[in-house]
Amino acid sequence: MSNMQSISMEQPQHINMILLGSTGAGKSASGNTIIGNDKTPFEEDFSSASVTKTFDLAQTVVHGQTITVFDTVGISDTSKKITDVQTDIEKILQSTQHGFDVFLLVIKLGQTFTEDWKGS
Ligand SMILES: Nc1nc2c(ncn2[C@@H]2O[C@H](COP(=O)(O)OP(=O)(O)OP(=O)(O)O)[C@@H](O)[C@H]2O)c(=O)[nH]1
Ligand SMILES: [Mg+2]
Repeated sequence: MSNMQSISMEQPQHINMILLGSTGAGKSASGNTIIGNDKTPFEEDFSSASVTKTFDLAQTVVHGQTITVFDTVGISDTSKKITDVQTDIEKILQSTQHGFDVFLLVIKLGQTFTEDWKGS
């Protein structure tokens, strides 16, 4: 058996992916692109308050692997305390038995890094 075959046999059948990033960074738009097939399960819009209020999830199947995409509330939502946002994200992380395989940090093109990114 070649190395390629043994790697592909070890691939999980199910991949959990979580999208993280600032409000309006494009998490939901990225999630819709990943789900593909002209589907747009995640609501996307530009707003200083999070469009995605807590979280949403959607699934797609690629080459026999089920990919579940979890879209989250923005980490710089102007209407929410950062500690509440952290709690929301922790709940999502603990909500699956399988855990998460992919953590995707979505950053808007041209966005500068500010003091916020150092955390408190
Ligand atoms: N032109 C362009 N617009 C984008 C892109 N990504 C996101 N947008 C637009 O930017 C706005 C915000 O995108 P969302 O995907 O709703 O952002 P979000 O990170 O989910 O925002 P919240 O749910 O509010 O945290 C929407 O109007 C999108 O259509 C991109 O790559 N190119
Ligand atoms: Mg969103």
